[in-house]
Amino acid sequence: MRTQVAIIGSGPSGLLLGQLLTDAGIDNVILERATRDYVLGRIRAGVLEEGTTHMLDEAGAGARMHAQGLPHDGFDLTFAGKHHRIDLHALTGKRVMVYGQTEVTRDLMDRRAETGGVTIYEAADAEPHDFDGGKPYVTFKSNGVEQRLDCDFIAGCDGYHGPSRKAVEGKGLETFERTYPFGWLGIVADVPPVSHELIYSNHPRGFALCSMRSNTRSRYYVQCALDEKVEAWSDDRFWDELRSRLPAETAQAMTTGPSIEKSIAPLRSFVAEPMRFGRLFLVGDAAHIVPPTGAKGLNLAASDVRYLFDGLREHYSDRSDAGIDAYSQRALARVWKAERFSWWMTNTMHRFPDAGSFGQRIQEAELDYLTGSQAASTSMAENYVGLPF
Ligand code: FAS
Ligand code: PHB
Repeated sequence: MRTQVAIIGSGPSGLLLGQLLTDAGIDNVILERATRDYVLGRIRAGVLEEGTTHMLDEAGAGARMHAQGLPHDGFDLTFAGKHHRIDLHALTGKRVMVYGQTEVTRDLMDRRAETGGVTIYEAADAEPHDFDGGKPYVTFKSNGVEQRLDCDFIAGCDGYHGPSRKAVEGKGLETFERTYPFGWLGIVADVPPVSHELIYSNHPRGFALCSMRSNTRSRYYVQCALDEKVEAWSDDRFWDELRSRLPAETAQAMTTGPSIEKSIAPLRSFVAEPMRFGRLFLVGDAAHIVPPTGAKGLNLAASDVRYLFDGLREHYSDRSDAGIDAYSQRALARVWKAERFSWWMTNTMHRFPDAGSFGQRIQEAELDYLTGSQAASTSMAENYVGLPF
């Protein structure tokens, strides 16, 4: 088999890149180790920056998002028993779109099928080869049979645990990492959200987040210890803990009900540099991870795709490699600013084991200053809505 761009991974990165390439007449094949249903079964991000929504429109996959997504002009910060609204639109002129990653993935998969894009599901043991030479290719197994996909370029869109970053270990790859001494226990429940906007809560018992997927489906999180087991968390225990971390009037207003999904995710800050190795490019979670506090993960995948797609289109149409040569530096400049914001927001909103009462007061003082300062609120808002691509 041969294609122009081999894409490993059918998550948001791979699908968005694949669609933009297809629409530009650049042949591409996606190799995905899982089944379509397994990929769609993952519950992940919930907040899209305008840059991301614009790219979904460009890829012809934005219609359902505009019909069913929830545009949000702001969000609430609660601390010391008080509510403070960060008015994103007033502070930045921008808003965010609340629309689950599962739906983004579904829309992109449907668009790919409509436009004849090729995705090979259950492609096992995908491995990039000869990307520092001129004839890159990817090997994989399909139905147990060894296959080879020759290409001009390989896009490693295979997430944090995928083979692309592993293939460049020891080839000049440098990694930067910060792990956090806690995780997020999240649930999805078919109950109306407690508020029409998101609520980020700093509380001495720990962080909590009230989010949603629609006006009838809520997404809630509480910070939990790393050694927590989901089995130890009945729905009742989750609802009690969540409400204990919110102002009284919010807790009383909350509609509870049976969870339809419950899981614990670890938090990590991670960056791999550079993001390009010859004809192999690392994209999205394959290159970087942020703690979900700032809702940046999926949105960083979109900006990586922007830079890489523009470079590949320039290579094929203008016979110029300036764009792909600049990919890593351009992507990392935005990645590191999002890493900083996500790290800052995580440090400000979560309870750290060694923080003590002084640490709690310092966080409350930071939030009190932030919510009382136009300059500080604007800084938070412009990072949250997304810095320019
Ligand atoms: P993905 O991990 O989504 O996709 C990678 C794809 O590659 C997967 O389909 C995988 O099956 C495939 N793959 C892996 N190995 C392969 C191989 N060997 N061969 C072929 N295919 C292979 N972000 C937010 O903004 N907000 C959140 O609340 C949030 N919550 C998250 C919760 C969890 C548990 C996780 C893990 C991430 C969360 N994220 C969140 C971040 C998440 O949304 C990512 O940023 C986003 O999925 C990035 O998309 P991709 O780069 O496409 O990587
Ligand atoms: C979500 O809805 O899953 C979500 C929203 C905002 C975040 C993290 C997760 O910061």
